[in-house]
Amino acid sequence: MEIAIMKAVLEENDDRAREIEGLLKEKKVLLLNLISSPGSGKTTLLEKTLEHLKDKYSIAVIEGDIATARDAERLEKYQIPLVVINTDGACHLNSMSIKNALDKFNLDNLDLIFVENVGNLVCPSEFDIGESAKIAILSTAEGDDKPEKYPLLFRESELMILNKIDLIPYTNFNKKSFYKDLEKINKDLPVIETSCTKNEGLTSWFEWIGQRIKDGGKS
Ligand SMILES: Nc1nc2c(ncn2[C@@H]2O[C@H](COP(=O)(O)OP(=O)(O)O)[C@@H](O)[C@H]2O)c(=O)[nH]1
Ligand SMILES: [Mg+2]
Repeated sequence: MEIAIMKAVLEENDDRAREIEGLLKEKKVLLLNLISSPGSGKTTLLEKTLEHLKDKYSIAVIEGDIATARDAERLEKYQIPLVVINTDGACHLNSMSIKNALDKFNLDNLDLIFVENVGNLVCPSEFDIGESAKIAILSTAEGDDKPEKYPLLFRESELMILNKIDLIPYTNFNKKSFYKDLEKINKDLPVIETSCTKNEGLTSWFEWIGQRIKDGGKS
């Protein structure tokens, strides 16, 4: 019985995700799904990105959180279209709630939508939200063993941000074993090393976004 219910939930999720995918293609809007554990730097990366790109592109953000609008409050100063989804305990966003959030935006005027998924290294990877790409973020303080322990996210993502590289001297993060493990899981996954607090590596991230918009965005 439980299996049947789960199957139905996933099927409905996938149907809605295909609708979103079609809509985004038609409107030439890029939707980037940011996935990581709590605290690895998703909101900080968004702050830096909005600071740098908000005048160049038309950007909106969907903030997914179990409770509160605290991350959205951090982004309010950029005066961009912003929707908060409180999942009320659920550990991931689903495509039904993303569709409702998209209805609040004018897609004809947008180039790019960021989704900050609920902080969790497991569940958000299992729910397709019709995104253009999943972006995995891992911070060095979480340990170099995480790709091997939570492989799905690193298999499904099109880009990985390795954040908090400024903390490497204070941790036992071993870059060599990190890259060795990652190669076993997804050898084609590009990695950008960043420090959001020290403004390192962010130019490569902005260029990656620019290239994706060039490839599939509004001309
Ligand atoms: N040292 C260091 N701290 C960072 C970096 N990026 C974010 N932080 C800090 O990590 C904490 C969690 O960041 P936040 O963006 O809220 O993470 P989120 O939960 O993934 O959205 C905050 O105190 C940030 O200031 C970084 O590159 N280096
Ligand atoms: Mg956050």
